[in-house]
This record gives sequence, C-alpha cells and structure tokens, in this order.
Amino acid sequence: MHFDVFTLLPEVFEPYLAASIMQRAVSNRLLEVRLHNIRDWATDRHHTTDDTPYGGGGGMVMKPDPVFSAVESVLGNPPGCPVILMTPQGEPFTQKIAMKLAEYDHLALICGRYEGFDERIREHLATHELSIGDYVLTGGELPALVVMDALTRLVPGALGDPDGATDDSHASGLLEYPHYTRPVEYRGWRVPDVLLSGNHAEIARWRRQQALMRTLERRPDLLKTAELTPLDIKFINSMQKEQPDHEV
Ligand code: 9D3
Repeated sequence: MHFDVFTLLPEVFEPYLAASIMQRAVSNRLLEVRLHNIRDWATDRHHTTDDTPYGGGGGMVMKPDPVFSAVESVLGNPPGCPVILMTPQGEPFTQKIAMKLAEYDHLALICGRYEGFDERIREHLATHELSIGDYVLTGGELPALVVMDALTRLVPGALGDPDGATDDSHASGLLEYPHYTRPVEYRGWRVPDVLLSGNHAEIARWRRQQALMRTLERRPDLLKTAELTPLDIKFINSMQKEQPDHEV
C-alpha cells in the first residue's frame, strides 16, 4: 500500500508513523507513506496557500493552485490513483469503506486547514471525500492518519499476526464480549466463573450472549445488520422482555 499525503503540516504525521505498527509495515516494505507540503507548490513571495472567500463571510479558503500543482506534479495529470479529500462534508468513514479502499495499492490523501477547500478542488481533483465523524477538528491530518491506520491493518502481513485482520471477517457485526486476563481476583473483583470452567461450549454461549446484550445496550443500530442466528434472536427477545427500552 502506497500513500501520497498532501498537507500543510507534514511533520505531524512523522511521530505517529514512527511509533506505531505502521513503522513495521514500512520496514517490511508493505507500506510506503510519502509526505508532501502543499506550501512547497505556492509560487508567490509569501507562499500563500489560503485566501478570503468570494462573496464575503468569515474564514479562509484553501487556494486551488497550490493543491492542484502539488498533486499533479507528484502523481501526474490525471493522477492515476484515487484522490481522497479529507473534509467534514465527506462520506462518513466506516470499516466497509476501509475494506473497499484497501483494494487499491496507491492512494492520495489531501488534508485541509482553514475553513474549507475551493470548490474546484472537490469538483475536478478529488475522486472521494471522507469525514471520520461528526465532530469538528482543526484540520484533515488526524483524519488522514485514521484512514491510513485502518487501511494499513488490512494489508496482508502488516499486523505481523498470520491471521491478522482476516480475523475481523469472523466478526458478526456485534460489539465484543468482555475480556479478562490474570489475576482471577483483582481488588476483590472476580473473573466470571464460566470462563474458568473449561466448558468451551458454555463459554462460547456466554460470550455470544454478552456480545448480544452489550450491542443491545450500547449500539442497538448494529443489530439491524448483524448476522444473527434464530437462537440469537430468541435471546434478544428475552432480553427485551426484561428491559424493553430499546428499539431494534
Ligand atoms: C463552519 C463549518 N465548519 C465545518 C464543520 C468548517 C470547518 C471546520 C473544521 C472546516 C474544516 C475543519 C477541519 N476539519 C477537517 O478538515 C476534517 C474533519 C473534521 O473536522 N471532522 C471529521 N472528519 C474530518 S475530515 C477533515
């Protein structure tokens, strides 16, 4: 997987890339991240990358020329790979989108500062627009790292673990069951007896029920698309008789 990142703050990527599992993927030649400072393509004396909005109003807008020049000089015209614009107006990023994007071996990511991009960047340069959720950040750099991190762990071998992210495919679309490790008692809080029983069928049933309860409590929206067996549905219905405050 190869990323070209266009940003006004390339230095913010370096410590995360150097410290995380992403570094190992870089060392193993499974991942390559090239950082490009959009300011290097600003041609005026002050290397201006933003300007005031036509029509007035507050805030500053990313100028088109430095962004087009940066992307086209690195990737050509047309760029030849998807060009993803990180923007609060983009499609909400999900694991499904991550899996789709992981099919490409080369992606460009554009990060903005200021209030937004000149519309011509979205219309004539970007092929995709992504948001990472409904909260306001100061720029697209953390969102770009989030997207690269999620895609990196989908690159075969990048997790080190031989099963790796393929294990995600065993996920049923439910929240996870509770995990415990040693000691069996910590500050008087005991690990549930069922997990110490050695009865693997019983453990599997308990974990499934915990996952279903937790999903019903915290993310009932997920139950609409989760893969549920008739037994799961029976269990959920019995839960709802006890605590009927959730819509499914
Ligand atoms: C006044 C309207 N604001 C939009 C909510 C303007 C604005 C605020 C912050 C425009 C850009 C930004 C900086 N954020 C991003 O560039 C960004 C982002 C985000 O803030 N949240 C979630 N995903 C993303 S992707 C890029």
